[in-house]
Order: sequence, then C-alpha cells, then structure tokens
Amino acid sequence: MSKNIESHLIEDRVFKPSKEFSKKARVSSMAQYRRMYKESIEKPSLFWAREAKELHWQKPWKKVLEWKAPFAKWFTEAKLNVCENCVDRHLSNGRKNKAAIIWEGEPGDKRVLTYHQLHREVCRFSNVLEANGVKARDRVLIYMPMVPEAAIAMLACARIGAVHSVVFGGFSAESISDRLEDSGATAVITADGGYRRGKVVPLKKNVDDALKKYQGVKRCIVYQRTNEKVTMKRGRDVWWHTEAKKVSADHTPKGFDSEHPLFILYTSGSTGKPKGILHTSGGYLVGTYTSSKYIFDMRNDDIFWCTADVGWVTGHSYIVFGPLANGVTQVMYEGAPNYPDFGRFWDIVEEYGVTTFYTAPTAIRAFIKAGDHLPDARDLSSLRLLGTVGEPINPEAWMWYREKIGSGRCPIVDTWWQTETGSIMISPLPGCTPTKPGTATLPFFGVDAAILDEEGNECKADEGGKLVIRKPWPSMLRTIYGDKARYRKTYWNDYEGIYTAGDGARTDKNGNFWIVGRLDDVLNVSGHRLGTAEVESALVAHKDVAEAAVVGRPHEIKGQGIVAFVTLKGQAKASPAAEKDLKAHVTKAIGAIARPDEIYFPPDGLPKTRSGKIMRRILKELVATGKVTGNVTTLEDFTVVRSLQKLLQKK
Ligand code: 7RM
Repeated sequence: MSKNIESHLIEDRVFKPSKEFSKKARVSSMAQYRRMYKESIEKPSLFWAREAKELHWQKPWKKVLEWKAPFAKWFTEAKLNVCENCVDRHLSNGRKNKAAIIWEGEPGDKRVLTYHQLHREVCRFSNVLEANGVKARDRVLIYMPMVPEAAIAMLACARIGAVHSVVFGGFSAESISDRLEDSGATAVITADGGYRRGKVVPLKKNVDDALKKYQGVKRCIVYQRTNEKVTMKRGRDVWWHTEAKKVSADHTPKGFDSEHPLFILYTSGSTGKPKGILHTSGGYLVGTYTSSKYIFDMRNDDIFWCTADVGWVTGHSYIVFGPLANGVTQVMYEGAPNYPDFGRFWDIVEEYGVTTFYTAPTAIRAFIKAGDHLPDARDLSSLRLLGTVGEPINPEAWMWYREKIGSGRCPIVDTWWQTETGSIMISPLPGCTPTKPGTATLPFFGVDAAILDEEGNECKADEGGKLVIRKPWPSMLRTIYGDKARYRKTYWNDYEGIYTAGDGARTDKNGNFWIVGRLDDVLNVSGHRLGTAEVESALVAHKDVAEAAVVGRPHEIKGQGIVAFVTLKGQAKASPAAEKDLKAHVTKAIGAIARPDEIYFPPDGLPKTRSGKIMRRILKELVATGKVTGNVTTLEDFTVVRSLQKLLQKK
C-alpha cells in the first residue's frame, strides 16, 4: 500500500508554441528558459537585482535577500513607492497618454483612463486620504465594486504607505466586521452600491451593519456609483466626490522601506478564522512585475484582461500591480460573465481588441455549458495569449479553451499560485514551454518547487506528494497578520525551512507539475491515495459532463468510497442509465479503483467559493452526515446546499 498519492490518468497531447509566437516572445526557447532558471536558483541575488533595476527605487538596497527562515527581507534598506512605479513612472517614458484602464460597467457605461488621468485621480485621492487623517501603516478596508476607483483607492493607499485590505464586494457585513477587527482598520472606502447580474449590491448598507459591531473606524469614504439612497453618519461618513473637490491633483510620492507593509488580504483557512496574509512592498512589486512581464509576455501594445475581482489576490497582482508596473493597457469589467448572457466576455474581447485574456476554469466550464454559439458569433481574432488560474483545469476544458477561444492558435498559460505566494509560481512561458492540457508545467524563475513525501524525500516522476517551495521568493507572504505562530504552523511545519503549499501534486517525466488537488481533499480508497483532480477530469472528459466534483465517504471495507457530483451539459438528462454510463467511463479512463460508488446530478450546481473554487469540504460533510456545520461564509450561494441536502435525502 502506498502512502503517496497515486496517479492513473496520463495525458499525452503536447502543444508547442507556434514559431511566429516564439519569435517575438521575451523567452523564445527552452534553452533560454533553462539558462535563466538556473541563474535564478543558483544566483538569486544577481537575477532579482537585474529585474528590480527595471523599476524605480528612491534609495538602493543593501542586500537583495536576508533570510532567517521562515522570515524573509527582500531589498533591505531600499526605499520605493509602489504607486509611483505603477503610475508616475509612465508619465515620462512615453506612456503618458496611453490608456491605463479601459473600463466597462455592467449596465454598459464606459470609461477610459490614460496614465496621465490615472495619475491625477490617484494623487487627488491620496490627498483625500491624508486630509481625512489616514497615515502610513494605518489599515484601510476597501469594499468596492469593480470600478476604476477600486484600483485608485488601492494605489492611493500604497502611495501614502497605508495598508489596504480589500474585501470582495460579495462578502457579507459579518465578514467585513471580522476583517475590520482582525486588522484594526481605522478607515473604510466603499461605494453606495455596485451592479451585479442586473441588481444593485448594497455595499454601504453592509458597511453600516459591520460598523455597528466594530467601532474603530473613524472615517468612511463613499464613492457614488449607483445613486442608491444611503445613510451618511455625520462626523464619520464622507462622499468621495465632495472630498475630491477640496484637494489638489498634485501629490509627491514618498519612499517607503522595501519591507513596509503593502496590503493584508484575507483568505479562508480550514478553521473558521480567516487568515490575514501580509504582503510587503519591494519584493511583492518585483514579483508581480517580473511574472507579468515573462508569463503574459507583456508588450507595449497589449490589451490585457484579467477577469478576476480586485477582492482576490489575482485582482491585486494581475489587475492592479503587475500590469500597471508594466505600463500595459488593461480592461476592467464591473459585472457578471452572464449578464445579460454568457456572450458578454466575448463582446468585450471583440470591442476592445483584447490580446491577453486571463480567467478561471470555473468560468471556462460555465462557457462550455452555455454553448459554442456564443463565442462563435464574435470576432476573437485579436487574442494572442490565454491564461487560467484558480483550480486545476480539466484537460477537456483546456482543449475547448484552446480551440474555441484561442482558435488553436494562442498558447495557454495555466498558472499555479496562491494568495500566499503573491505572484505566479508554476506556469508555462508562452514562447517556449511545450504545454499539455491539465498541467501548470514548470516553475517560474526563482521558484524552487518540489514534491516531497512524508519523510521529506523528493518523489520520483509520477509519484504524488506534497507541493513545496524550498527557497524564499520576493513576493512571498511575510506572515499572517498578527499571528506569527499560525504563520509558522500553517506553512513551515512539515519540513525544516521549506514552504508547504497545502496542495497535492506530482511531476511527470518531463518535470511538469500536475496539481492533483488540495491535500485535505485527497481520497483514500482501499489504501490507494487518489487526488480529486484526476477523477473529476475523467468525468469532465465525458461528452455530456460540464463539471464534476468527487469526495470520499466513509466505507466499511474500502476506508473510503467515491461519491461524485456531476453537472451535465445543456441537453443531457440525469438518469440511472447516465450514472451507469459515467461509472463505466471512469473505470475505462482510470481504472476500477477510481470508479465512483454513487453519482449525483445536483440540479442547482456545485457548492463553490465566491471566487469559483469547488468546496469539496461541504460535499464531504453532506455525504457523511447530511449536514453542514463548518464555516460557510466563503460559500457563494447557500441555496445550493439546501438543494444538495434534498437530493441526498431522496436517494
Ligand atoms: C491565485 C489563487 C490558491 C489555491 C492553490 C490551488 C488552487 C490555483 C491553480 C490551482 C491547480 C492552478 N489563489 N490553484 N491555481 N490549482 N492549477 N493553475 O487562486 O489563494 O485563492 O487559491 O488554488 O489549490 O493552493 S488562492
């Protein structure tokens, strides 16, 4: 019996970037990648200093890295202003009148901000913050819709050295008050409301409710987006537009220490209390700048679109800091992908000539389910590069993305990383890495990724184990805010001086990394440890399946039996015959060991986090006990749980 995670699904389709793409790319051959990677691992100070020098530092660093595991300091004693690098720097390098942000609201309203205009707005708002008593190191909670002002608020905080903590606009009042309390925030930036699926989300109202519980907020600045009627508490609440009129559009960016805190971003832990992941300035900026540049192969004429919300790390790193530090033009969209229907994203790609499109597997699976006629009816020929992030992408969804969205022409970068890592850790480089559907391929520069077994030995090819990173990297988290002990225990406890990501993974014989799922979700059938991703991908490869989640259920003989939850595509019908067919399909694809004991077809879909990750923990609890007792604040839609309970009772 094996203690390691086994793998059975072998993928042999390989796609190399076209000569045309490679020729123009920053890294155009595997030999060049290997050379640069080797240098980045063997001489990290040399490598990162060269990258960092492309940015603007008000005072140079003494040492590139000071590492006392698990605490890192990057670019010691240097001073920089992160906002100056993302905005001011482009006023004198030829980009002053270039579009920084092309924005579209859900109702269809449009705005373009050039770097010059963005600079004025950010300066103005920095003055607003200072006039309202916000100082360096103060924590500022941002709870905004996806409007340019969300990015402006983040950049202004960075500019004055305040520490922002963005809370996704879909979170409740209670989540806000928890985060206010944990961070000790003294100011909030919000809006009257935001548009989502044709409805108004009452953002200010949620903040009001949160502020009843937490009294530490001295100032709440409200941006007017929807003209909702809101209550303004005298002495505490002020309007963004009235404050902005009182101040100038000039603001000098002061230099802050490289290790000055930049932001706290909360991420759900397995226990109830959310973890405040702390990122600092210099290393984070260098990490997001460099990864954006090489992985998205950013060029001056790109129109870059990352569809994430700024409330997630993907929005922080690849809407705000990475792309702006690179001076590209980017698209920002306020609303839902299916408003008014699932063609909305493709309309946006066509209208603005998006060249690089970065989204999540959950969205891709939803597009597949919605039907090919939607992308088929749009001109997507401006696209040159596609990306995914957030979950393992099922190979069949990858193939669809490649064929339907990329016309078989665009490379796909499947990017593995975490809130904690700050920037992309494992990903193809689009001009050189041969890709296979389902693998994030190879580590990025400076990332010493490996798969270890329980004893800390490196696993052989195709042997599954724990994904770790053995060396510090510039954009790594510095701690869990206010809880060093939890920081050590969560990430540095398994192996001495080594970061554990919490994901199960394996490498294939070419060194490609395959993420097989979260370690908490691993299945254990008759002593065989199986990752969830393979079984799910086998299901998704069936022509009728749009999406699948598998979990283990206690089983007297096998230890665990496999229970699958499957969402079918448009025409397909749930039936005992369909269940039988799918079981046979998995047996054929992987083997009898992975054959689900039961398959359910949930009518309202799968439980997901608000950023679209499948919550297997909830399914596991439901099949074992019929109830959900764990933390559900990250769950997107509780009605899904009700409908699953009914479905499980019927059987
Ligand atoms: C960026 C982000 C992190 C977790 C991570 C994985 C999963 C993310 C991929 C992936 C397979 C990928 N931050 N994950 N990207 N799994 N392939 N390309 O998602 O903090 O919200 O989540 O997401 O399990 O540990 S996150």
